[in-house]
Amino acid sequence: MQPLVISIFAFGILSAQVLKLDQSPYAKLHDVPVSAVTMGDGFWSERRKVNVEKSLPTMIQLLEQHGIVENFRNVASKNSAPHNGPVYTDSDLYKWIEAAAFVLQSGDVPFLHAKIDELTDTILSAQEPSGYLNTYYQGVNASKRFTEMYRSHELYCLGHLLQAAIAYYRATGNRKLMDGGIRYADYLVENFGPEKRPALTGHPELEMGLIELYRTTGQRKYLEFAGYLLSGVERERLHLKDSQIKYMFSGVPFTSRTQFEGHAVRAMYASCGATDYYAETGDARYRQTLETLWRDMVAHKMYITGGVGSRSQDEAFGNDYELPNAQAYTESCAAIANYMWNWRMLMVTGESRFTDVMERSLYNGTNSGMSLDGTLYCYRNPLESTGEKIRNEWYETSCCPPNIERTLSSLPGYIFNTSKQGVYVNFFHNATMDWHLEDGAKLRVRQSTQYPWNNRVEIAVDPAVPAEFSLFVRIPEWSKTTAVQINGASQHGVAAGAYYEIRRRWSRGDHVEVTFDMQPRLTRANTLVRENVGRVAVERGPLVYCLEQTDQPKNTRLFDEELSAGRGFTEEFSRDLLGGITVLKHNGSVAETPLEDEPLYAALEAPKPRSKPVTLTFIPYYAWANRGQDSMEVWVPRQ
Ligand code: FUB
Ligand code: ZN
Repeated sequence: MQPLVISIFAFGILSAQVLKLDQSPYAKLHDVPVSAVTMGDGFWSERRKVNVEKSLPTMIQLLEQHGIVENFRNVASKNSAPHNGPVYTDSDLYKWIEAAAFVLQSGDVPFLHAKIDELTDTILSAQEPSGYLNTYYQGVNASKRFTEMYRSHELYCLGHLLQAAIAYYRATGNRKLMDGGIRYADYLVENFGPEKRPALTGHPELEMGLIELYRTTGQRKYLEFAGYLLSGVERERLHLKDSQIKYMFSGVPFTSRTQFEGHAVRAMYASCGATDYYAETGDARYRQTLETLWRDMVAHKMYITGGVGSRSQDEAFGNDYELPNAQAYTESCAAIANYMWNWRMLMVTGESRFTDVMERSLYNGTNSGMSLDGTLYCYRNPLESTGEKIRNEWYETSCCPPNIERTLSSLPGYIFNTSKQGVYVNFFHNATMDWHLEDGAKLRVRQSTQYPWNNRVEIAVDPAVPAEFSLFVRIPEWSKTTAVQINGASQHGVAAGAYYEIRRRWSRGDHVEVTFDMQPRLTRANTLVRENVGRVAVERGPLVYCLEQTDQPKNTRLFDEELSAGRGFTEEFSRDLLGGITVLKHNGSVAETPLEDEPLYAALEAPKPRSKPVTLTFIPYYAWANRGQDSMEVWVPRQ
């Protein structure tokens, strides 16, 4: 294990944002660089520490062991070794590089820095003089190059290469990998397009990569090529079938989409790319389509955990209200993609409904994807389980682990934003932003909080010189009554589900105190989600809770239990449990004899099985399956 060495950010490249939106005409909000935000102790810092010390080092070892790096060496040495892993494995290495590069944006870690440099050389040694680079299609499959774009992932892998290379360039100023990505992108732009050969993102992703490359280089051809991919004009030239178009979420104009369908990650990444495209062009058809899709998702297709994609068949969205619990597919990548998409929607609108979805996904359906020790991952994130093995260190399709890793390592870049009006506080965590207003005036904003365990957040606002601007504090939609004080004076008109704007002349020493309503709450689903009829979910703040068998009274079985009526929870912070969590307890009941002893069907008038009172213990959903394989349930029957 390499020692963790975080030093002061040493590279001098201070504009290392997640997205570079400062010149994007239709972005209302702008990213604050990852390097400008220092995260203090707390919920996410624990996860981020594990990410750097355990997850990234073990994942690169596994990528090596499974031949994913070897693929590049094999191509470079022109040996005839078969390709290791599925068609898209190059992207898993690129995503690991992106994750490591975001770590470097917060400070140097020599091991990661050196590893990326080494991998850059290995990757580029496989690149052809034309710029083409995809290890699957450079060996025995070379003759199939660009002939099966609906499945080939050639463009998808380039998208991940660009994102990784840009993140590393922004961390270090080293553009070697990015120049390799540019060579491949230029090859595409020169050879493909309406008057040239037809191109298709069989797995959308490159759209995002190209638009970030446009933002980084200023070269409009990359934006235009992304627009061409989103325009989906090649259906006929590529002889695409309806089923492929549905599955890929590409191949027809993005603006013709009216609902989410098909492969969830593809659909979400396409929506990310389309939002990026809107941020640059302001094309109203995109804005309209994105709104329609967002409403479709939150009204019909999103799990309470922020996960999406109900079906294992095709890793796809289901029909409206098709949100099974045990069978839920909810791939980690889909929850992450949902988070990424809503980030982009926030940037172009400034509306907190998008940040609310991000928070839901981040704390629950994304966070569940990695074990607390950082070495085991969920591919699926079901909401009910009878204890099947859900966490593994490696998957043949290993897209999710580095996706979670890049999310954690880029987190400082999501906490704050700026706009022409001032500063946005999106997420709550001990964190200090040393940045500036959009007019260039230097500013420090410092949050102190134990969120999500505690409901209070103090925000110290320290402009270098007194200045008038707005501080926009997100009031989550779940916090129905929120108290805000400015320098001790209570404020009025604080509404849930909105950014609370505090416009004033700020001076050094000013501070805001926000107290959220973090009472545990019971949530019901629309009764069209038939599986959840008669059930409730327990939430507290941003966290969704669940029952895990091991916490329940001895000799009782989770699936024999019901929650009693009433709202009386007791809360207890348990420092030694699951890394430190707030445990919730509630009265419940359990069948006196196992429900299996009951007949399958009985007359409605027949006496119900006898039950006895028990105390049910809830833990945060993200923390389940960290103490071995166990039964778990999010939606609990209620008397
Ligand atoms: O196809 C590449 C990745 O593998 C997708 O994003 C995941 O859903 C998995 O299928
Ligand atoms: Zn995945």
